[in-house]
Amino acid sequence: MNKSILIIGACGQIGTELTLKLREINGINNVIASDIREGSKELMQSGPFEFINAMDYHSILAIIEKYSINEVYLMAAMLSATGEKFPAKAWELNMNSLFNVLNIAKEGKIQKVFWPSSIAVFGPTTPKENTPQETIMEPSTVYGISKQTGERWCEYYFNKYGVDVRSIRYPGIISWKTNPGGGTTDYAVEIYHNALLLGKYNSFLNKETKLPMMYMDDAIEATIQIMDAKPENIKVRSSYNLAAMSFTPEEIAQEIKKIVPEFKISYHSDFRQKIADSWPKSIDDSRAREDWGWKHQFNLKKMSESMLHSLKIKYD
Ligand code: AKB
Repeated sequence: MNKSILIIGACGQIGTELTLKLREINGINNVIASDIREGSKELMQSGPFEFINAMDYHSILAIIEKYSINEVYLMAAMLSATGEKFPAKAWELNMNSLFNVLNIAKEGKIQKVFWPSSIAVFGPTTPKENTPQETIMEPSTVYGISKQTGERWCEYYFNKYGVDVRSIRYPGIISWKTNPGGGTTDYAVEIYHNALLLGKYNSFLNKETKLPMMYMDDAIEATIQIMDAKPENIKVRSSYNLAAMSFTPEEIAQEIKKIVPEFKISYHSDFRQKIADSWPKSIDDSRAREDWGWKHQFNLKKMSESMLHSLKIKYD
């Protein structure tokens, strides 16, 4: 069957690059971008776009029927830091959008769903190093609670209704094309921009806060790979642990200094420190590697070179 793909939340950090890559692979007219707002010029000019409110079942269904969609990537979400400011809104968006898409899949109107989970499903009682796939999960943010609940529902819809839903627990994602918004790991993107524009950065996480991170190229690769895997190879129907690297603000600053020698970092932690302290420092993603062949390409050095190179061209 020809793929006809809908991306909900296409204008966000991951949605933008995912849309561009899926269009490259599947053809422009087979990948419909949608969001509640307009995105970057590159995204808006790259192919068909529809306005969709992810909380509105009927507007999602209308677009699915209009384009005979068979795969949906649901990328709309409120992230950890913004979620703490607007807990009820975060819950409403993160849960309602998922139920809308799962129910459309249950009704047989689409064949496959991708839904992102996050390392935020883990909490202060989770083992911090090499966090296993199955372990204690007591998330302390509303975003984390919504993602953990969402994982349970994905598994339930697979077991009970046979919905082919696939999911990854993303670590912090670092990219240069589209900025993240409202996350705790966002410092690791801002730092590169500030290094080039100002030669300095004031980090909202303290110097030894180690978190799992991943370059966008790897995140897109993993997303497409899990969606292309044979159904029998997807043995985890809640969400897969996924990892590439872990580092602290001090370590990323040292790496940046190798390319921008005058760069200086200072520290002033805020409410996001508590969120970061509740998350794992490193992730065991051996199940993703065994089940569907996941392999990362970027470490801190390679990512820093790529980020600074791409941003220099963007700013020049
Ligand atoms: C956040 O910081 O909230 C996100 C995430 C780890 O899911 N980047």
